[in-house]
Amino acid sequence: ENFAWFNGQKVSFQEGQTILQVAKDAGVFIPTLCAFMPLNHTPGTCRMCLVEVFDEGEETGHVVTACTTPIKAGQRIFTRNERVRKMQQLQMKLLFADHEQDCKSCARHGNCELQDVALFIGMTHTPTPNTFVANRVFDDSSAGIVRDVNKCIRCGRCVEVCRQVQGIGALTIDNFGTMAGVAMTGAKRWADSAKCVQCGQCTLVCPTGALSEKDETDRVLNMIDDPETVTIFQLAPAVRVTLGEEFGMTPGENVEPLIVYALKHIGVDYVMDTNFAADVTIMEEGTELLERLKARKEDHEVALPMFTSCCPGWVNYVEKHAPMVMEYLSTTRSPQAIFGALAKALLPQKLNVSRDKLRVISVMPCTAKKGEALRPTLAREAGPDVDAVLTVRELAKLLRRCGMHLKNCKPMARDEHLFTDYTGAGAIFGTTGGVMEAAVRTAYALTHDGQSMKPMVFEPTRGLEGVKEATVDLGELGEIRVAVVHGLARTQALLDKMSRGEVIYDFVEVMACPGGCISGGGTPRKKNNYQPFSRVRQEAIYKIDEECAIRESHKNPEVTALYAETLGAPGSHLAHDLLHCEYRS
Ligand code: HC0
Ligand code: SF4
Repeated sequence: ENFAWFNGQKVSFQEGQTILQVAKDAGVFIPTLCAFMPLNHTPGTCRMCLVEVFDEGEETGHVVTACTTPIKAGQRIFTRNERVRKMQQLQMKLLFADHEQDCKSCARHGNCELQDVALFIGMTHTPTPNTFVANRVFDDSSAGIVRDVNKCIRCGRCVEVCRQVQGIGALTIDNFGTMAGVAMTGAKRWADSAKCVQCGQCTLVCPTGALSEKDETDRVLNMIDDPETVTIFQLAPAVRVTLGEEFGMTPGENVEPLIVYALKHIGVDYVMDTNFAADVTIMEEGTELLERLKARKEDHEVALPMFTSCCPGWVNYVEKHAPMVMEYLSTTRSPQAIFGALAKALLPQKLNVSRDKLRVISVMPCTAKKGEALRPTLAREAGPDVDAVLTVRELAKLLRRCGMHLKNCKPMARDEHLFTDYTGAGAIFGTTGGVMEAAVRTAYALTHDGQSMKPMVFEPTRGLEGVKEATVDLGELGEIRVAVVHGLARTQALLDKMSRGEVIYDFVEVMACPGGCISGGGTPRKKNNYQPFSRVRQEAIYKIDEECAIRESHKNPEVTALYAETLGAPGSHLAHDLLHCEYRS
């Protein structure tokens, strides 16, 4: 066994590990800003992980970056002696010299990794404030994400996640010296990027305020405070199992009843639920799938496999990177969009307010939903169906701005039969595999004389495996092959396999973010970590499903009433008008 010493403490290690890896395994703290272990990203640029190393038998030490230096047997390593601290502090002064220090107005105020590391290494003052902040780019041209290069420390984590996890490569570090910073590949402004799909995964790993969601809390506060308008919030499936983390609660805790209380308390008129609309989505998408399968059986030419289209990052990906998939997308709108359309069409009468006084505000774990709400194909002449989209992080901010802390809220039940009833099937949309499982439950019942699938839980598409496959028995329509994939690099690999004919499917669920919406680009950021809570958030979603008395979308009483009273049958003319759309641009 190999040994080395950290600050006098003996530690064993394996050949080939870096000093940083060994320290991490042994619980020895070394601050870093650029190194990002979940992606094996160690560019060695921030130089915060400096350590002094004495090789075996040597009297003089040398200072190295822990993230890039392989450890050797017998080394004595010091992580926080005076020489190391002085050098770290010098390095940090240089970082701060070209970092805009307007911390009070920064998107990461109170949650900044740069501030953390400055504390860890003992910075007490900054002698060269803002010396070289040279008017770098501030870019809020895109729908969902803001880039402030004045806050960029060039760690390259965002570049890496976009390249490695999403396989997109929309980001790069360009320019020189103090002008260097995060930039778009092949475009000057974010809005002009031919590559970015707005998934927001880059915002999850940025250690500073350089990349963030576009903040719409002010707009939404204006809507809430306007006595003339009626504000309606819809909560996406994943919001209730992620928001608690922003308030220091246990990851995975279902805070839905606290959100209802908090929102009503700050003056929101109605708290409704995207889960309800997810059940409607299943009615339409399930019917659409069965229709395509039937048509194929009758030898008509038909677009199969069908791909889900509720994830806007995925739809953007199809438009920008995989246009040949376009005609295979389900035409059913996403639950967010279905909610908006139904709300603007039906609530004026139900609530006795005119359409132009209604404001539909979505809370989504997603940055791409902001752009989805702006799609021209989802708006009517009378204006948008969804007026504003807040990420989970913005909802936390909105509540803080109103002096609300989730821990001080009392649980409040949601209203009934007001776009609020949902089944377990609608709830599981928030995780990878959920849309598929929900669709399978309903498709099975529709092809088995209304009999429920047994067991109700469809194990093959659960969990966090990168690609999940299964066969489903659809009675007269035969067995179909389904697949679930999440993360866009993996999705592209699967598309490649499909086009080579190595795998054949009938129905494919794609979520752009690894894990699905529970780990969306608008969820709480975890410092120096990447999606550590996907599993607990997913389990929380499954628990909601388990606790729902009704677990199949077609049995949702509010949904069946909606069809009976208003829409007619799934796929009807009115249903098409309100609940479907063409993505072809
Ligand atoms: Fe999702 Fe959705 S499940 S995309 O992940 O389908 O954002 O949570 O709101 O619309 O319902 C996100 C989450 C949604 C939609 C739903 C779908
Ligand atoms: Fe890449 Fe997604 Fe960030 Fe766009 S939003 S730059 S696609 S990680």
